[in-house]
Amino acid sequence: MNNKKELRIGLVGYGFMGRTHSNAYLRVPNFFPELEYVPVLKAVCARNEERVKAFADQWGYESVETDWKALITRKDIDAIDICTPNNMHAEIAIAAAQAGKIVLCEKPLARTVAEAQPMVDAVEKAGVRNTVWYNYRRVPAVTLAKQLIDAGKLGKIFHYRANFLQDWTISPELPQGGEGLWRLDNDAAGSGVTGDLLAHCIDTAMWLNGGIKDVSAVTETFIKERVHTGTGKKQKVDIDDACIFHCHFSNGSLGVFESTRYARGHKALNTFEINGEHASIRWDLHDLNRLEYFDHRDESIVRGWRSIHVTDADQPFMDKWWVPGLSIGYEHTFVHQVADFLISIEDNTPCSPTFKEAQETQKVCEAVLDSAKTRSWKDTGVTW
Ligand code: SOE
Repeated sequence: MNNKKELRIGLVGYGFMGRTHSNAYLRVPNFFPELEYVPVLKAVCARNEERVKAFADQWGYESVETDWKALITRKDIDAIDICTPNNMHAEIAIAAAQAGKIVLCEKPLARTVAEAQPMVDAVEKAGVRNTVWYNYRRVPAVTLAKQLIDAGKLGKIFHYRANFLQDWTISPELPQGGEGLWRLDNDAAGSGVTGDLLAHCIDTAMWLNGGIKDVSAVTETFIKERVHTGTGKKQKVDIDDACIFHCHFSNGSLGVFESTRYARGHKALNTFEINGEHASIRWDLHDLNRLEYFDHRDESIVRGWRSIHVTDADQPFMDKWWVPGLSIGYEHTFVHQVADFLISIEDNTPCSPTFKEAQETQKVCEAVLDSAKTRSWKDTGVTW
């Protein structure tokens, strides 16, 4: 492959995330041709041999495995990419790090802070490169928000507001457990919307606005029992169906976050708004190419919210795609994450969020769940 270096990928799991990651590995060389490294789809691993073979054919993986332990011992694999349900992240990540593999892990890093700790220790002890797929940071409009905040355009920040609203679990007939639906099974997922959806909002929020110091939360489980796919019986539901929390950031600003899977009409309404002393910004995943910006310093007669279509070549990532004015989408965020990961290998720098950084998000999630349970404010333990 010319003078390129290969990053040989072993993917574990072939669900929705397995597809987003595979697509990203395939697209990166086309749109980031300057990179020294090229991902090679060496192997995909899952228990069902027939289905994993079909997935390998569809996406162009060279081989398949049905046991992840076999995958991590393979000498022809450089990086293990974990796309399994959350309860398997720790065991696979730790073993992969101990085998000297690079580890990429789907979010959230783990189910609890305690489960995440040995994962962080393992990658650090082995000195292996690692990252967690919090893809929304790499929406160009969100990256532009980061640049505006870091450049001081907003001034002192007072408020951070975020939502992640969905409506796909309203039916009581939906079982818990099984493909996709493991997200409703607390043993597999670790929590409900807090770990699945708010984790995205928290990752983005702390990246944009710094650490979250303490939280006060309420959660609700609207449907108390569902059939479990594993046992075939009706069982108690232990996940949070909805969660609302407010918080203090360490920069003195106040945050308010809401997530639910019971907001009829909303499929993935992931939004944030940030209000600073000079300017405000807001973003909405359903219109992901736009960043809205209000600057109080504008001449008063034309002052108002600007709707910035983030598609110009001098805006983040957009020189890689089409021509100004043409949109990109959800899948591109994963392509950007792979590109940044490959750059981090070239530059020998960490690729954010690392396991250690993702553990900070885990700390906030855990404090949120704890606060809701005990009906009290909780310190997150995040100290920056
Ligand atoms: C849940 O429905 C889900 O697929 C999450 O698991 C993803 O992380 C989120 O990006 C979209 O919603």
